[in-house]
Amino acid sequence: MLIRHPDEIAPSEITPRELYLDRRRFLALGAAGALLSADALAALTARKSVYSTAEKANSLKDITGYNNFYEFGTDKADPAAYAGAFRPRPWTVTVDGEVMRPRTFSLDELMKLAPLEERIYRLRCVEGWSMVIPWIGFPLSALLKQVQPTSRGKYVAFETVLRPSEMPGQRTRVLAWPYREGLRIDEAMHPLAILAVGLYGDVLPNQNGAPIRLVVPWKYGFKSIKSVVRIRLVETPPATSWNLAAPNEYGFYSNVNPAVDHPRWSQARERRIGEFFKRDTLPFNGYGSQVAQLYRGMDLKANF
Ligand SMILES: Nc1nc2c(c(=O)[nH]1)N[C@H]1C(S)=C(S)[C@@H](COP(=O)(O)O)O[C@H]1N2
Ligand SMILES: [Mo]
Repeated sequence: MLIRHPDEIAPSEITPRELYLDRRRFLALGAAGALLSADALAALTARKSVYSTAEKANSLKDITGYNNFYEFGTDKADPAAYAGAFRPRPWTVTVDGEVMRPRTFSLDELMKLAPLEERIYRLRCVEGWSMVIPWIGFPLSALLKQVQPTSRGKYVAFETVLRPSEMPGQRTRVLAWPYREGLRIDEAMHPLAILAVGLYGDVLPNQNGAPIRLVVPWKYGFKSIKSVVRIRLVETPPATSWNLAAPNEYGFYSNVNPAVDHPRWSQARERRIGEFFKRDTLPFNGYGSQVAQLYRGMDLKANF
């Protein structure tokens, strides 16, 4: 793919200084780095976004070392420990179902659909912890516009890759594989919903959903499905892995809501990883002024 030289980019678009340092480190890898260079360099020239929070981002160590990716095990340290053998390249994403133009996209094609942006988002896990993560990505709407959903395409269903040989968790029955998630079409078209291809100015680490994953910052973290290979437009709400596993605990919407407790614990507060004291959880994870209108007139206790 074409790589924009940093000199062609207006200073206002330029990434933070660390990204430049990172890029130099990356180039220093020379031939060893060349395998990854096309999409990695594109990621490193991402623009800043008006949608970013000004809160302090968590460390790369926390973001890559403490997380959930049940395909690699159920412990928070398992993804970092066991995702090393996963091969995220080459990669394609097939988009089909209720669309005018079904199509399979290569990773390079996906990364050229829209300018890559740095989006610093809060992520609130349903378990009660949160992080701030500097993603690199582009709006999911840019992909959906390419395939032209029909009037029957009212929901969007997502699937993670099924590859038990590289994903030890898929050799157990802890969830219904492949991992599945879903959004309503208006949620999927919202500018805050992105497909992320990197974080901290580099390509996505395997344990964070390489090479491409969804990020929906106003919903609990499990909606942000990792390592996506298939996106299907459908007429009715699609099945999701967590709803199948525990329908009384995980509904279709899963909007962050401090007023609706999980059946086994309160959702009123959260612990930001790296901090000691808990903080109040905000409705829609603090993105209410941007997304609350999507749910006007809905009973958010019934539609949890
Ligand atoms: N395929 C897949 N996607 C997944 C998960 C998973 O187990 N498998 N875990 C989810 C959960 S519970 C959270 S909190 C986020 C964590 O994302 P992060 O690793 O980028 O912090 O990924 C979500 N996406
Ligand atoms: Mo989570």
